[in-house]
Amino acid sequence: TDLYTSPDYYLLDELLSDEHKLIRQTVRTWIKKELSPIIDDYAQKAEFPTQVLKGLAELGAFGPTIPQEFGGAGFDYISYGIMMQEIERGDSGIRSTASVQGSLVMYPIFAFGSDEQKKKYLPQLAAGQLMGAFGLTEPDFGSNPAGMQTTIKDEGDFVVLNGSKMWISNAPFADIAIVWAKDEQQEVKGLIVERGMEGFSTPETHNKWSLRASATGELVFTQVRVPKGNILPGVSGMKGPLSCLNQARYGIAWGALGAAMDCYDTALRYALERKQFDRPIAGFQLQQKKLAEMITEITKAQLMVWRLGVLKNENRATPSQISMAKRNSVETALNVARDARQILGAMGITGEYSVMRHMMNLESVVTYEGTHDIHLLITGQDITGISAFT
Ligand code: TGC
Ligand code: FAD
Repeated sequence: TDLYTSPDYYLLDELLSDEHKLIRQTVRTWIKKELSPIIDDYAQKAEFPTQVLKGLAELGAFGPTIPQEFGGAGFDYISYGIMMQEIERGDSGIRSTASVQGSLVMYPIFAFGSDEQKKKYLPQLAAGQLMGAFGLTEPDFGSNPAGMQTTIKDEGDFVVLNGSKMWISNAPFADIAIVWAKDEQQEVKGLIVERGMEGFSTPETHNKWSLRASATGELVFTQVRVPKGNILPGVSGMKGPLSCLNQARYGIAWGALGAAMDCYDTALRYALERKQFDRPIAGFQLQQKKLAEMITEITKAQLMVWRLGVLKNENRATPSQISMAKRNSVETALNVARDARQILGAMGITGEYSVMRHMMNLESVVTYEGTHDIHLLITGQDITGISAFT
């Protein structure tokens, strides 16, 4: 078959269970069959391929770790990571949709929602019948979401929501949005806002050079009356949205390595086939250096995310450990993508190969879910005990 195999220089497969390997093979086969043939076209025309939603839901990609009683797949965290790796091997934008749905929409409803909210939304979200978005970032508050200006005001059975969110994945087509807003006591609350509520609109963001196959938009709220029953009762304060980010960042730590693996695999094959000066370019020392560094960095990062997965399964992974892995995996993937693109020469800039698309996508991945700099400062704070933020 022309399915690639994972780079596995340190025999990490021996650390995976049969179930993990089965999940990997299932997602890999599906991506190769359903996504790979169409993704370049959708990225070129800057459209999200909505036809993949049903298949992603059937794979269990929406809420992989949510228990089955709520429609989730009930998988462990290594399985979740492997799924994100294989999806992002296809495209970071498609992995984004899965991350948002599972970690940023289903997770907060599961962790902080009422029984009624869980029953009402989770099974439909898991099945992809309802799609969600996560609104934290605002035009003036990106890295510092605690400064958010979106507000809710108490009005009896309702709260009145005003403000706006920007750079929101899935916003243009989402049926519901988890929105974080400050109440009159300046406490951050999470709300489930539904499409169709009066005063709520989701204009699309155009002209992106990155994550082109993902739909990005704004969430705009003008006097939106949201029933109090749509407030997530189980949390208040910044730890609400930030704990959702832990879930998503964990998935990205695995996912970005999928993009890196695809770039490495593509570059290695190309270098072996492409001849210049009468020999495969893979025989030139400068190309070997690039390939050797790629596999080394991928291997280091694989070990890191695998260990993080074990800690996550034991409920021992700290937010700072997750943050380090997100930053490291994405930086690794970006470096691999940039080197792979050079190995492909002029072919590397075309849509014939996935490499430049991955490279451009990763510029979003290194920015969202906490920028590279913010993650450095999270580690800095953790090891010194001193916050560089304030
Ligand atoms: P700080 O004062 O340190 O803490 C406030 C409260 O939050 C708690 N906390 C956390 N809880 C759970 N998980 C974490 N990672 C947490 N980090 C902090 C903390 O214990 C405290 O709780 P309490 O009970 O004492 O009140 O927080 P801060 O406001 O100074 O923020 C620190 C900082 C800069 C690290 C944080 O704001 C941050 O991470 N900024 C980056 C913003 C970001 O990542 N935005 C992402 C938006 S969503 C997105 O990009 C989706 S992309 C689509 C896709 O995923 O594919
Ligand atoms: P800023 O915070 O303005 O940062 C600009 C630069 O300043 C960065 O280099 C940053 O590292 C640096 N910087 C900031 N503060 C410091 C500091 N204290 N020390 C040193 N350097 C600093 N958000 C959502 O809520 N939901 C989504 O679904 C979502 N999807 C996204 C999809 C895409 C394609 C993109 C690009 C973004 C998405 N985001 C989403 C927003 C994303 O989380 C933010 O872009 C990110 O948090 C950074 O915020 P910012 O863009 O405002 O940059």
